[in-house]
Amino acid sequence: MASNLPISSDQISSHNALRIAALEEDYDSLGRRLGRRGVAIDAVKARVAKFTVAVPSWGVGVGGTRFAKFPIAGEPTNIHEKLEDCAVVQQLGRATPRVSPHFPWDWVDDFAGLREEAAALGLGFDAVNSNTFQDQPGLEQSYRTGSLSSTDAKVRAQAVAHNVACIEAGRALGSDSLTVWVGDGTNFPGQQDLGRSLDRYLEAAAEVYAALPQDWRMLLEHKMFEPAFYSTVISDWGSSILAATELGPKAQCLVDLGHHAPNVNIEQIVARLHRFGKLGGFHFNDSKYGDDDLDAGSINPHQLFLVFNELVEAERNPRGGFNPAYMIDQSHNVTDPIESLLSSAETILSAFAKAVLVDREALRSAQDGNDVMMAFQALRRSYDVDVAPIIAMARYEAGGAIDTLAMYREIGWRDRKAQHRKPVGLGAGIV
Ligand code: PSV
Ligand code: MN
Repeated sequence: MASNLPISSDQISSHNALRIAALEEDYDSLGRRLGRRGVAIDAVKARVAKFTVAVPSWGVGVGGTRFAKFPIAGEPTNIHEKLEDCAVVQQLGRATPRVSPHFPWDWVDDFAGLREEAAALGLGFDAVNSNTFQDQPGLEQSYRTGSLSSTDAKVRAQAVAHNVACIEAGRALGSDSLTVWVGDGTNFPGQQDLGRSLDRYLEAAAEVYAALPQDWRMLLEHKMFEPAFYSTVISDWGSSILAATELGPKAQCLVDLGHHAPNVNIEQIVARLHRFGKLGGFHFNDSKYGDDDLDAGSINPHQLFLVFNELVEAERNPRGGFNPAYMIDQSHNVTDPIESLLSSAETILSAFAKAVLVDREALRSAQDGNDVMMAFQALRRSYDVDVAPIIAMARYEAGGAIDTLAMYREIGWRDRKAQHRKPVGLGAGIV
């Protein structure tokens, strides 16, 4: 298949030629330091090289505040342009080879053709996301008062049919999972019966579940609140795991880092879900107050590290399966989204690499002996390592750019795109 990559390998090579000597020096020096701790840097680099995280199609668009959109010139206006931007992120960073589409935002007539288009850009597809949290032109029923949990059977049927259509589109795209987040909930005490709305959700979700192909997963994404502010049908990991258990083995839980109450111990949730075989996926972002969708690790990189510490533990002890779908889910309006995705991918890889560095035997024996300080130090000594040379070397060896942000600015991508991409209108906020 003809390649259609946006950046030439010559461009990347010339960028790297100016930086490789310094990187080698940093990598060798870090290698010596880690060697003294009994860690082989090349083994860590090999783990990093294998780690990938999907990019959401909507993540290459400029988000907004909750109230308004502030478009930038040259931002993508449709799935084809979004794929091009995702290809830039992948070519430079080499950690994001798959795109997670959202329907109907990314709906096309020819999904097989879209799959080929993506492949020519060096991309595949990850989990497909359904959208029953918004009305669309031409829809017969409104989701104003709910979707899968609606009191109206016709609305529930429409929501089920949309999810089934998403599965069909996903099959043509080569995906193998459907992520379902519903905004269903209430703003008033008494507005809905809390038990019966969950019953209706479960019944409708079971119809979606029944349409899953054999090797597919259904990922249930919980969120504490918003757009509903009194109650939400799948509000927390408890509701999520109960629903996933009721639905069956192909249903698992998806943890979006911004979807919890402040100060909740998310790493413990990760460990719990894994313990019961229900950890299905992640949406990486960061938050200060609520579902802020800020860049991954930008507010609390230590929490991200602790989450990865649990993920590395889970991988070592798979308890019958460990295959979470990782995706970046961030959206705001203050940076060029390509830059944010490059930066977040780097942050996520760093958190992963630091977790890989943890001396698991030392940690385990300190835990078992109740040596609190040494258990803490087993984590802290790894968190404190600057793993940037490992990430950059893995990227360089995979054909990416040593300094992704510098290279992105060198190629003037956004300005070039501004010459021919249509302006995005004002209008709705986030997404
Ligand atoms: C909901 O807030 C969410 O995190 C879900 O993943 C949605 O699909 C996405 O954001 C839409 O922006
Ligand atoms: Mn999400």
